[in-house]
Amino acid sequence: MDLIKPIRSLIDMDTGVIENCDNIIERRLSDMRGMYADRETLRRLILQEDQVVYRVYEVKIPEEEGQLAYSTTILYPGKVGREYFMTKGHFHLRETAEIYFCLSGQGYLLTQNNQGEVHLVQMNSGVLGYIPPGWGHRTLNTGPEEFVFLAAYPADAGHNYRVIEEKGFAGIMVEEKGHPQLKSNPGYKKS
Ligand code: M6P
Ligand code: ZN
Repeated sequence: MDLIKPIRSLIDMDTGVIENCDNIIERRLSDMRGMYADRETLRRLILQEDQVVYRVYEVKIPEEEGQLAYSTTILYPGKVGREYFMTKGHFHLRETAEIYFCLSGQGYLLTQNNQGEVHLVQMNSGVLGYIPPGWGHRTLNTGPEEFVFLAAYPADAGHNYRVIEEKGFAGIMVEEKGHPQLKSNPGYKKS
């Protein structure tokens, strides 16, 4: 294992920005193709303005057993049709857990296991969502402000995006009469 030195990370609780982070991942609407039920609206929005949906601030930790990786995610408010802005979502390559701790804003942690069972965790500042091994996870911003959370997970967990890209999530979150509602995804492909 790499012998690295202890690290001090200063995180702005409102904006989620990690001072001196090593990497910023930016995902735009064009990175979310195929992930929203309303494909036509997504196409139109991308042509109008390919907005940033979320940013991830990462501190570089060796991807080795025993190390703990952490990052913040800033998910912007917005919708594609009736569906809220969300992260791509992923399973881990190794069956490992993860925690999401909400720093500001409001949203949901949407999780799904290999049987297609869906579980929702409502998130606002101070809520910690625990994702057990084997559950795919995605977050959604259902509020008017930025939804900001800190994630921590085994550094060798690995990201598997393929399952969700190919099959989608069994559940989608849509706005109905001004409130978020979990609906079954008409485009979900059961295995
Ligand atoms: C959290 C962590 C990261 C993840 C990020 C964005 O910060 O789970 O590992 O990359 O959210 O989610 P996604 O990778 O699904 O786009
Ligand atoms: Zn993860």
